[in-house]
Amino acid sequence: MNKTLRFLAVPTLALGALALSGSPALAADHSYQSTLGQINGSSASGTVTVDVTGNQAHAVLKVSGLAATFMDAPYPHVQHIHGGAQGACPAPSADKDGDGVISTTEGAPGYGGIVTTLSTSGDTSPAAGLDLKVAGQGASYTVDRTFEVNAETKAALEAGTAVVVVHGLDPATLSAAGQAAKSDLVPSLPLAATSPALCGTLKAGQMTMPVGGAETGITAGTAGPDAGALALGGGLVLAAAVGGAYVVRRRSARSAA
Ligand SMILES: [Cu+2]
Repeated sequence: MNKTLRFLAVPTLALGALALSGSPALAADHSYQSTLGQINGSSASGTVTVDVTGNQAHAVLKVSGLAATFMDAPYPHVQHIHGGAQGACPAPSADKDGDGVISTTEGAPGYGGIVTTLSTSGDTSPAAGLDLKVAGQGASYTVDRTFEVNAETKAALEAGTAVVVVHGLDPATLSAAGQAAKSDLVPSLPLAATSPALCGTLKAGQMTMPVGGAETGITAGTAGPDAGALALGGGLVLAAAVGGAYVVRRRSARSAA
């Protein structure tokens, strides 16, 4: 066993013992979190956590200070996990058409397309992405959902490219050109209705089991799933094909070393 493998073996065994000790409160395999940043002159704030256990995700999104009303009703804020791009929130330079508003489309090179809709009820797939009936309502609210996480979202979380975007601006805060423009997503709506107000990249949090690190030359992104699969393999069933394949790959890498 070379030095690198010894380093890896210790935490792996320790994690296996933890898994076998049978804590009744099953901890999430992976936990992600973000403090949301303001976009497009919004004065809102927010936090989001996403805990993934097997194929289940538990997302808690808390926001405040968003646009409160739209046509005398609570303002509907569509909100999503985006993914598959750079995992980045857009800089002001993303406003390519110069209307003073970074539209959802203009921000997409940074955060990608919708992979999960953080709806208030029902469908959490991208198909529900523009359904105002299940959008967040008003200036401040909490959305607490548990749902089956799809492959695109899981991949984005693990790759660090998952970005939470809360849409919907107060038109009064926009430039004249921005106020007059139509939404790039739903042309019957004003641009303000669908443009990003809050944005944050989901980062692996404290719940993620740390193995390796800079010293071993193994990045956190690849070490995390491996550790989880190995720990759970001791007693709990991790049915995910992804986890299984990962362990097999890692073992063949070891036997080759
Ligand atoms: Cu979105």
